[in-house]
Amino acid sequence: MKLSPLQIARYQYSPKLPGMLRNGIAEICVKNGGPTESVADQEKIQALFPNTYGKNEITFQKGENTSPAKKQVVGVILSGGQAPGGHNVVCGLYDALKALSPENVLIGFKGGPSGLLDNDFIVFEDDYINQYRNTGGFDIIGSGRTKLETQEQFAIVVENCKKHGVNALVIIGGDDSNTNAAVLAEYCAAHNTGIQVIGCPKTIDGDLKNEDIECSFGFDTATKTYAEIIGNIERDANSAKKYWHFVKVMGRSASHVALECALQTQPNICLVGEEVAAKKMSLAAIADYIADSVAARAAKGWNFGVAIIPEGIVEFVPEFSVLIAEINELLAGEKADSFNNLPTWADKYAFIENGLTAESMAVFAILPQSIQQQLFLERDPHGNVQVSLIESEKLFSALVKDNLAARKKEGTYNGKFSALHHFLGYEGRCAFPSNFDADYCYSLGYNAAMLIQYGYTGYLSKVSNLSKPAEEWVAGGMPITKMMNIERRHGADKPVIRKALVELEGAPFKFFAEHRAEWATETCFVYPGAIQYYGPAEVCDLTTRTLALEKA
Ligand code: FBP
Repeated sequence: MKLSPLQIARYQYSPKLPGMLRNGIAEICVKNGGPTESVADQEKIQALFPNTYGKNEITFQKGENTSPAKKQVVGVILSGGQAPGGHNVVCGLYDALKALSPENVLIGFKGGPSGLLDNDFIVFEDDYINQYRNTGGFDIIGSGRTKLETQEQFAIVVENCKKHGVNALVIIGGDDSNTNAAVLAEYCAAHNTGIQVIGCPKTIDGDLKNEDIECSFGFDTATKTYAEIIGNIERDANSAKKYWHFVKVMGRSASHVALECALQTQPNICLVGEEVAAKKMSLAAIADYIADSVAARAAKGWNFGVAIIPEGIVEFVPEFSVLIAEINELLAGEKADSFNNLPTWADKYAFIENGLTAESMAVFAILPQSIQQQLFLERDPHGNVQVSLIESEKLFSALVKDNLAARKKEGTYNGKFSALHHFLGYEGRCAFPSNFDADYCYSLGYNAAMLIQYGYTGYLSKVSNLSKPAEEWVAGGMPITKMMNIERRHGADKPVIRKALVELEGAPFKFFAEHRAEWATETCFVYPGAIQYYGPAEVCDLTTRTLALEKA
């Protein structure tokens, strides 16, 4: 493998651990916190998790290590979408296990949860691990989106673990993967398998958090990567002064990524799905809101600007989610074939017009034809519209263009509107982890080993106080059931981790809301530049604005 100079330099980087984990393994002891309860539906969750519910939160502190001496054989998987820092979780876990005893073994199951089912694995050793330290990506063992959720799957997982003598599994994943980790932990406890399960909070989307888990890893690096690009686009916009840039950023559902990018770059517009839902904004109302900014800036002679669009936005627009539900129904089962066999788009349009309610047809009719067709082309294996594939950046720029044309007719707008489109997603998911993510991830992995050593199961590795220097970070564990509630999934009540959406009463959104009117009409762009790995701590160890505002 040919290495870049930065990669070689990053191999030498020593990730910072929380102060309490720096004393050496022999001097880490447990401090018990209080018992926990789930975020909602306590009785139901307790009944579903009789062995793992309600356990104490714990933190580690300096003191005599009282954990029993025991050989550890630990399995690890990466699950779901890539997030910068995943390699460091594995490295931290490996280093702590080896520090506990050179006899300990770490096994990586390949390709995500399916590796556990297929017994596809690698046993980690120094030479292999060392190639991945402080690097981006998940290629150390790969990842996947297979869901581990049925009793049959759990039985196979246990059988495969037994083949290797695995006594603990670490699942590095988002809300779905950690929900499954909690269910697997309960299964293992109920069946006396002797296998512990520990989760680690991963997702660039930033929606796996609560008062204990201050952020999921990868969010810091991904948003800094996107913010760098958006800042560069802003600078170009401000130089050329002739384009409006519509930038869609990843985040399947919650708008944390978009909001964080806005806080870092101060664009003219940033949509926040959670606000759109709360205010029940229609597509026309959103277009009007953006067009107001375009028109106000045009009146000053500025026919340029930047708008950030969160990937998940359309699902938050009430009329659009109704439309999608109706389309799913319209094409359910064999009706999809009848539709697909229609020879022309005009025939298909008539079929749609006939099948949708008048309200949904009115929404459908204002969409650009490319988006109308996308709604019927891009379907998931269950036949549903794949909302994440909708080019919402193009949708909104087209609606704004129509809105401005109407304003022109009325004589209220006389500018020029030329739009360019960008989608920032995969560009950020495998970036070299920022120092924050390198340190945080290594600490999560190291800490997971300590949780295993002390016999915990059904816990999420927790490192908090993250807005402070790493020395002051607090390491410990939180029972995963604390984040759970009951939700309706595929027609049944299921215990799941509650997704953390953007809180409209939270400090990050409030800061944005207080400033956005000025950002919309003035040019207040901020250019964050590239992530810095070497240099002054105030540049290199900067946290996200979201974390800073939440913890201020
Ligand atoms: P996770 O929830 O698994 O962390 O993934 C999140 C994400 O990066 C979203 O932002 C995005 O919508 C999605 O993954 C894309 O998934 P895929 O890799 O399957 O295209």
